[in-house]
Amino acid sequence: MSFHSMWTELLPVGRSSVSGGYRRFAWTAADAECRAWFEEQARARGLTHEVDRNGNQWAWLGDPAAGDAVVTGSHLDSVPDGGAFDGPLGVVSAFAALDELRGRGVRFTRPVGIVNFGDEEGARFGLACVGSRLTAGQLTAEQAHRLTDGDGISLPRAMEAAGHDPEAIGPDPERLARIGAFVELHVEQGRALDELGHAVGVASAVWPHGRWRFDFRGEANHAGTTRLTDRHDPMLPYAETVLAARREAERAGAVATFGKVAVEPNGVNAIPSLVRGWLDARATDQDVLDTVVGGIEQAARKGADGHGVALDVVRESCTPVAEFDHALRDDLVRILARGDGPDVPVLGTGAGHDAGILSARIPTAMLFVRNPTGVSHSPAESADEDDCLAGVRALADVLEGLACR
Ligand code: HGY
Ligand code: MN
Ligand code: MN
Ligand code: MN
Repeated sequence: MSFHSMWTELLPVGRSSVSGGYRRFAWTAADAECRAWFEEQARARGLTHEVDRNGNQWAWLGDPAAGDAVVTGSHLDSVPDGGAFDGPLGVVSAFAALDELRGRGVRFTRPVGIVNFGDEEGARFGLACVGSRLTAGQLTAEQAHRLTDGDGISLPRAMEAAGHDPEAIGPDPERLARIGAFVELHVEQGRALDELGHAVGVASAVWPHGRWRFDFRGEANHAGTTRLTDRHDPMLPYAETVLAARREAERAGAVATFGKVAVEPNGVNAIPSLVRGWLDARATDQDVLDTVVGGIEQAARKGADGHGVALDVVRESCTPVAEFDHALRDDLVRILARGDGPDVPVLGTGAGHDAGILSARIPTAMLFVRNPTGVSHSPAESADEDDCLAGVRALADVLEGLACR
């Protein structure tokens, strides 16, 4: 099955007919359809399909128990109204690259695996990279059991409903020990390759980033009868904090976004009792990130005090810088240079990835494919098919260099 036909088959799953964006949240019907598609691709190629204790899917060529496997892949879940490429491009390209290698008649000297990491975006349960964090031992079973979605459904319950044993959830060191190298191909979430005029690039690092929840608690009251001087309106310090986030980020050369907010009771004619805002902040350096978040929190506290509103700030996740393995990165540059010429782009990124999580434990690298719009986490995310095919060839070259003779 060609890249194009795989892509065409997966494309409609979980796609909105209105926006063209995707809603493929972990352990939902759309996720189940993506998983069925993955299993079908594995079986159609005679690969051994397995689902691990954390719900990650694996397709093996050769016996992983032999160890030192080369694994590639990414994720199939999405953010709300996400683009078509973030995640799926890495999984479809993995199957297409394996097909390409088999077409070249290479002899595999190591087991080769293709992985679909579950719940990378964290769109439903609020934590990104759940599947890879559990595999890497960066999330305990107890922490995973505490994750719940907006309807109060816990991660274990959602997984159980999808046929998994919730008591099996937890770190998977044996599986990790079998992997000698992980290479994730991903659509670039930015325009660097477009500006450099290259279809494919290599990642150097994932910058530090994190998620914080700001709870502003005020006093619910009537919007029409409560004098302004009598109000304790949490929406005001929240609004001041959103502006402070932009100011602090600009000052530090970082990025900060309040992309999600929940208001209670959320009535047009009711002054809110609670405004809950989620901050996503990222910077090229941990100290800069800490300074930015500190400045935002300071502004939030000042605003809350000024309006007689209480404030709680909860750090929901914080992912330190992920430097990819230098030797593996240089291997990728050398392999790509053979095909693409000497100046293979090497790029840092502010986007989190499963590869970033795993890089703390095993040799890991990433390939990026050009995105002409540079837009991601939106239906406007794009990649030309020729560039996708260049990515497949590059991934096949890398896998051949690592796992074949
Ligand atoms: O949020 C991120 O950077 C990733 O897409 N999960
Ligand atoms: Mn993403
Ligand atoms: Mn992604
Ligand atoms: Mn990822």
